[in-house]
Amino acid sequence: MWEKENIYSEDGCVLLQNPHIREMEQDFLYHISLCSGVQNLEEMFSDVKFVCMGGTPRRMEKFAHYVQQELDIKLPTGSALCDISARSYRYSMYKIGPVISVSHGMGIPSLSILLHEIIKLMYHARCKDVTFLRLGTCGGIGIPAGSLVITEEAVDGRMRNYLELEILGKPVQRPAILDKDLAAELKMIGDSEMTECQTFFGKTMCTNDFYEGQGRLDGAFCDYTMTDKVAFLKEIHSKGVTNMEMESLAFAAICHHARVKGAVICVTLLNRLLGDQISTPKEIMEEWQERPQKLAIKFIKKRLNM
Ligand code: R2B
Ligand code: URA
Repeated sequence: MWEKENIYSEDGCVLLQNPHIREMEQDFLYHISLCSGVQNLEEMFSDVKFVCMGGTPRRMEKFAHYVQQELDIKLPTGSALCDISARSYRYSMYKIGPVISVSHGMGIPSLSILLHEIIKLMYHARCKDVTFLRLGTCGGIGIPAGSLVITEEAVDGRMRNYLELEILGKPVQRPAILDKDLAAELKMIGDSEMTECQTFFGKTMCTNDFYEGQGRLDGAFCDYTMTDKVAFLKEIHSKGVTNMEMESLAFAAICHHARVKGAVICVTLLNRLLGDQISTPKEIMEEWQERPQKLAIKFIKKRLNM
């Protein structure tokens, strides 16, 4: 019931479905510290083809350097990669050739603000054929820690595949549909080229909380038993849920609504059927967190015929 026809614009430009923006002389992209009409966003960003986002500023800074190295992008002598959005003190954003690397913080509200402004940025900059990727961490359900998961479908904590928003005091539902071909392409690259771990394809449960929202026993509160928790995780696992995190539902719903192609690649930090605490040593965790980035680079290089 959710499928839309002609969901992508014919010339590949990012469409803006807000008529008010067209009438504004300036558009302050407040949380990323940019402004149309003041800065020449087309000159600065029109060559962007990939927008890669992840939770933390540090991880996305590392990714920016990784992209620079892998795409062999040489910066003019004396210049260095810098955080374009530093003055916002909210998100960190880097641009390296055709790639934007940007942090989105934790949870749907933070990701949603960032995506509104990034989509407007792509529109002001007249970017064409842009692919959005979320490179994140998650809890795996019944799969080994350190695995990659490509999201087939995002669902909320009640297994509903749409994002429900309150707009002008009324509930609005936006389908959380991800691009099937893009997900299949990423899964294929994972299977054939990510030799250090397995790549899974499954439903991702997106929750509004890390503790009770994900059925953990180790939060400040817990009014259920270990048996209740395990029964819930096993039930969602039997319905195809491979992992849990906190942004995929909004990422999928916003990309679909904006008619941009998006995919979610996460690494599992633990197997939730075995526990709740994230206690893996830092060095191992660092290595695991590079896995979604590594897969993304392989995909980007393939798309750029490198
Ligand atoms: C994964 O990790 C964060 C919680 O620790 C959250 O942003 C998510 O989706
Ligand atoms: N992120 C989550 O949201 N949940 C986990 O269990 C691990 C990372």
